[in-house]
Amino acid sequence: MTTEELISAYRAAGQGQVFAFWDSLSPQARDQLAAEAAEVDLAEVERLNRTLVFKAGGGGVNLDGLAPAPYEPLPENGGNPAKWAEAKAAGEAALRAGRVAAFTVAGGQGTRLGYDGPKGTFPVTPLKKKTLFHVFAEKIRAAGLRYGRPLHWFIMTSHANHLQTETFFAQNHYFGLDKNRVHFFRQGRMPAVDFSGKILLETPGSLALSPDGHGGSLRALHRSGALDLMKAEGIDTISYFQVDNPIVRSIDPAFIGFHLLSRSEMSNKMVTKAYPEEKVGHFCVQNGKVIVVEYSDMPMEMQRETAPDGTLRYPAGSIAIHIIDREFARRLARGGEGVALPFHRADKKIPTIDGAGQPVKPEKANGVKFEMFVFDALPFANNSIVIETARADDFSPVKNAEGLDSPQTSRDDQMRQFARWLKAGGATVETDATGVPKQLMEISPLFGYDTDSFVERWHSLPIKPEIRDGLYLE
Ligand code: UD2
Repeated sequence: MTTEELISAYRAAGQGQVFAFWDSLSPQARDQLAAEAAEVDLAEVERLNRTLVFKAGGGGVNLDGLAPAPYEPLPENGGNPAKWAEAKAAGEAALRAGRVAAFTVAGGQGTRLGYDGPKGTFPVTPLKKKTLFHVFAEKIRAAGLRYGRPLHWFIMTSHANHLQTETFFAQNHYFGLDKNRVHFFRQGRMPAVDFSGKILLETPGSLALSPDGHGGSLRALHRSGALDLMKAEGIDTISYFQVDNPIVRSIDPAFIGFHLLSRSEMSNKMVTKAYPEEKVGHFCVQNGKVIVVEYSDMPMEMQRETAPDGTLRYPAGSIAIHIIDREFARRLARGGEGVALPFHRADKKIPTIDGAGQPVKPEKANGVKFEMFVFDALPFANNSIVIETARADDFSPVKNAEGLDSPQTSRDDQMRQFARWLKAGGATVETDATGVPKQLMEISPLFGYDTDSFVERWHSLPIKPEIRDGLYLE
């Protein structure tokens, strides 16, 4: 399409304001604006305006016939130990066969944390102040060593943080991983619109574009060629996790095994909600399919509803850890009749410009951003399953600068985990009443990444190190 045709298409779609400053732009700025404008699917924007922006309560979630999703409980909570052992063995076999890749979504803007930089470069560990990416890299390296097959790691970035992320890995020598097995690709972008559906400009020569949500990861995996690369490498199983959770079991053989043995196309981990208002999605069943209803979409009285035994009726919190079948991702990414992730509407303060091209920093929401959520793929998945995981061993995200889910709570949770492992190995560790050790300590995932691997390694040490302030095991 020529630039003239592009501008006409925008005018025809009622979006001519995008080119309001065209005559005053330098040739270079025109090229940039034209390139951004060409990225936008105008028909999609028109549809989203109609279905989400102009419709009162647009994007509301259908709660008809909702029931709590069943899940596979942990052995310590009544699950069948033989079944868990069988799943673990199946997952380990898949890892030894090189069928599994790690996948981190790291395209978010990290606004709540107030950290300026890719979130994965945020330091999180208690003693060595390793960054999130460093911790994941060690976990992935450890799994590769344990199963004799180094894993591929796919990292989804955004336009805003892609180069910084790549540079960070290069400067840190990929944290000991083979750089040919670490793959970065950008997620897609969506334009923001004002409440009358007009695409907003951020400057006279650029659109207000933002990442298309972690649901954009399926399209991005496909478009970037990552799925083809996986196929060529014999990888059919994708271990998906978010960038903000340092204690995640990035590679969990039992989870992988349950997924494979159930022939599930997309599998999920749950924790019991810590309190009714906890900001996690809820695993539910609707029309016979497992789905996630986000905390913001479930009325508070439902979130607080209890079962006859006094426990929450919807206890299964989604912690955004999934196993995804490669070809399922491709099917969703390709789309087609009735197979597409829906967009969600988020009303936001979107920096823009006024009629004279001067910057405007809005005090209240002035427009709408569109995002896809990866869990919206679940209703399309066959045989989707939910398994329970121990919160203390899988989930302690860093989301806010202070308070709940902050660097402090996450450091404490990491330290509690190290103390539990040491105690399981027979060491004496002094802790406070909540289990945080009195001494500052850290255990690298290369030494141990769960109780079993830690204890095995600990017992193999001929001389045990003293439990003291500054203890570091690698
Ligand atoms: C998410 C889940 C919530 C719960 C919680 C657990 C949603 C809507 N909610 O809440 O149910 O599971 O996590 O921690 O997902 N990201 C991208 N690109 C984007 C947007 C996000 O890569 O365009 C990544 C981001 O880098 C992060 C993850 O997705 O790794 C989560 O994003 P978030 O912080 O917006 O999710 P949150 O905390 O609202």
